Amino acid sequence: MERKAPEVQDSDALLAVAAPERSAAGLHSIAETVHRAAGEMGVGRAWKALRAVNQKDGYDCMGCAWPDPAHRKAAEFCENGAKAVGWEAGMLTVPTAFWALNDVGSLASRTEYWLGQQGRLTEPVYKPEGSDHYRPVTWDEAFRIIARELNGLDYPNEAAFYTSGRTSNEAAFVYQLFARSFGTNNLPDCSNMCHESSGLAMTETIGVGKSAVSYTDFAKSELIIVMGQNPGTCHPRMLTALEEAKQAGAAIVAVNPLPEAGLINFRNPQTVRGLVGRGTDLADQFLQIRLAGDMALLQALSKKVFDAEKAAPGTVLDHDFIGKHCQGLDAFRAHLDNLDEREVLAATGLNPAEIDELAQRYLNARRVIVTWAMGLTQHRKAVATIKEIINLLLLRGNIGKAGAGPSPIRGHSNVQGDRTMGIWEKMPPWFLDALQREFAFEPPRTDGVDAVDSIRGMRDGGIKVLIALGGNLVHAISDTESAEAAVRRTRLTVQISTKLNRSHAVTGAQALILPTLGRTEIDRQASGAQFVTVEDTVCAVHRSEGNLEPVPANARSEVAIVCGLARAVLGSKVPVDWEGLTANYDRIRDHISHVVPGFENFNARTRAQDGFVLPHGPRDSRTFPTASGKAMFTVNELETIHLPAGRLLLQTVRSHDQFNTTTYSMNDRYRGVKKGRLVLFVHPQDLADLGLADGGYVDVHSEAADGVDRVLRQLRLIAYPSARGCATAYYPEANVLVPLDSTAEGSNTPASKSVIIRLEPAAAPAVPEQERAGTAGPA
Ligand SMILES: Nc1nc2c(c(=O)[nH]1)N[C@H]1C(S)=C(S)[C@@H](COP(=O)(O)OP(=O)(O)OC[C@H]3O[C@@H](n4cnc5c(=O)[nH]c(N)nc54)[C@H](O)[C@@H]3O)O[C@H]1N2
Ligand SMILES: Nc1nc2c(c(=O)[nH]1)N[C@H]1C(S)=C(S)[C@@H](COP(=O)(O)OP(=O)(O)OC[C@H]3O[C@@H](n4cnc5c(=O)[nH]c(N)nc54)[C@H](O)[C@@H]3O)O[C@H]1N2
Ligand code: SF4
Ligand SMILES: [Mo]
Repeated sequence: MERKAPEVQDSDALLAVAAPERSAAGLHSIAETVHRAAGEMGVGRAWKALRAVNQKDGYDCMGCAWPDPAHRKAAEFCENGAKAVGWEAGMLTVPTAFWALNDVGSLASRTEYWLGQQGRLTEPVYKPEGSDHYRPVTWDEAFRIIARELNGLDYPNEAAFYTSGRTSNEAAFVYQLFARSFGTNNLPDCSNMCHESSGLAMTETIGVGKSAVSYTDFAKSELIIVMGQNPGTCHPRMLTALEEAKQAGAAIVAVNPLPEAGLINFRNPQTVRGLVGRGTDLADQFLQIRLAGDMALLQALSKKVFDAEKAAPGTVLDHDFIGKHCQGLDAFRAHLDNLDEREVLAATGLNPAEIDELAQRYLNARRVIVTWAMGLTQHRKAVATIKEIINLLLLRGNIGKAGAGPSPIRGHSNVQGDRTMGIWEKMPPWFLDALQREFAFEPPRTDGVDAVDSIRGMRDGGIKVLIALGGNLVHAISDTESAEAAVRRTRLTVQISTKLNRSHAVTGAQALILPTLGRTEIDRQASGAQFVTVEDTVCAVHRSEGNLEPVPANARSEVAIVCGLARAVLGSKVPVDWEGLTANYDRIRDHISHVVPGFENFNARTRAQDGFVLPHGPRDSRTFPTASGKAMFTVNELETIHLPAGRLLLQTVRSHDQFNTTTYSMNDRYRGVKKGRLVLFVHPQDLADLGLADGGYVDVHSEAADGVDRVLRQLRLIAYPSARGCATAYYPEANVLVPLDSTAEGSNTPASKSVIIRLEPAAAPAVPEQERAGTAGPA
């Protein structure tokens, strides 16, 4: 497809809107990559940094969790990976004078974009109770304050230890060891808001909550169904894998309410054809489904598989596989007998021919992969929906063979590894037993709080200290206003961070910011330069070693901070040599090898060039470590969201120029938006039905069971080719609209992709968006 110059339809107040793009990547993205990185780092440093990304002797891209191919190209990164590198490795730092000039209140009035632009954090700073300013403190003073507060609590469960998924395996392991030695399993993490629904659904049905495919399976598949995922923006190099699969004969089907660029067409910047040609039309079929309609679609597909089996008995289901490895087929089949086709059509917004076509593709393919991300996990029925993926795949034995399997595509680069290392509020007894054996202490045995429950705990006064290893909890979680009020009730908040964000501006009575090194940087400790390890979305573990001189001279590695903190807080309470662990990360890896299955001989194997792949029973040998020892078909009651008249269902998504709560720029090139994030994408016919027009402004009210009127003011309407009845806004600005209590059944993940909203016409904003804080407007 020819690249059209964007046609600007509206240039008032800087915000500009053009037609969305169909094709992702291409020349433009290379130019964007190099330009940005060089602008932030200087050409020499940018070259050095980008040359090492995702290389075997370099560092792992800190963007998403997409895996690396065995044979690396010279440039093994995408545009968004380069943005992440540039954002971290830029030379700008926050000067000491900043803290006297900017009080906490003024920081809270800034956008995430502004906060992120202030540069790297360089020194520990402390905001005492009653003061509105942070001031520099020494590392020792910072640790003393934290020790005083933690040791002054009545119960260890009055503290919560949050983790974001950029943390290395080594840092995650010592962090959970610290929290459990202190006496709590309160280890909420970003995964609670992300793939928790996937982990739960898969653990209950196949016994392992991780992707059952390997990188090489994509090229061996005959059909890849990409559901609720926007890889062009969020996992850009996945498009290369999809293109390769397609060239090898696979069909690709996209199921999404939005025609996302990249799923439709991909111009691979690594190939001549991608650079100058028209690219590859990736999706063979695009099902423009309604929000939250996937469970109905999946049930309809499984029903069609049973119908085909009925028509030609013995030829459609994989009877051999089901007989040997599965349980629950008859109950599942009986349940689908009652599936109401009208409900399927209403829930999905699809027509019968589209569903038939996909069913036929499924029946014709011998090897099928289903991938998914937040479009499935962040709904009320998310866990049940993902169980329906498993049902569909089990019917034809699409697991534990080449080119087939369920594959949740993880978000943060090491979110999966952090879980493997024990960052979870509900780690099973065998893990706690292993910790007990290795470190000779009694770990707490009651489950801790997850992300939503930690906010509830702060709100209700039960959690008084929040420590965060990365991330931006207060702006990532739902219900921004309640979350902020909750955090402000605590005695102390501690953020271990690379750069400023809203969680530094919304604090407890006291607050500390501890500056840390990033992935790109050389990590020197007593025994020399250290490397860390990470696990990608397909369970491959490999090393990561930064090659740049650290920007902030007084920052410490995450491992050094966590171990320093543990020593200050715990003293000799547990027999752990925290200093020794900091001096040489091999010692941490030795402990990991004794505690976590699959990490035997960790230090040696991680020094082998390619790292190693963790064992996975269902993938490797069709062994299903469930309670029954079988893969479980499940019966899930279909529940459709019925929208009251005049209402829309809202989803909150990422733009092309953000990484979660970090905003790289105010643009979203693929969706045609420039210089503005306070926008709402709605189908033109829905706009007309509501008496609204493209370019107008609305206040968005969400309608929740608790009757609270949550409002996001003055969003600019964009007529967009979305599924009918669905609206789309950007996360985290729209988090104000998501009620804290609106979560997925079972996983407690905020249902931030199914929010019932009402639109009311509003005046155009008087100030340009860059000056609007981007959170709730004045009521
Ligand atoms: N550039 C960039 N990369 C990232 C991130 C980032 O912020 N920026 N974040 C990282 C993280 S932590 C994560 S978890 C991943 C997120 O990766 P994605 O899940 O791809 O990200 P989202 O922007 O949430 O997009 C959700 C997609 O699902 C679709 N969708 C929403 N609801 C439904 C539904 O009900 N049914 C179907 N079929 N589709 C639906 C949306 O239209 C959208 O295309 O990306 C990771 N990579
Ligand atoms: N409405 C809505 N809400 C959502 C989502 C959604 O789709 N819609 N998505 C959810 C998802 S999938 C996720 S994963 C969460 C994300 O939640 P989080 O992981 O908490 O948020 P991030 O924005 O990724 O965190 C960014 C911050 O991490 C810090 N940081 C960056 N690099 C490093 C590092 O190397 N070390 C340390 N210590 N700190 C670092 C920086 O200070 C940066 O500001 O948000 C969730 N919230
Ligand atoms: S696909 Fe993900 S991990 Fe790979 S370079 Fe891009 S952002 Fe980084
Ligand atoms: Mo995520």
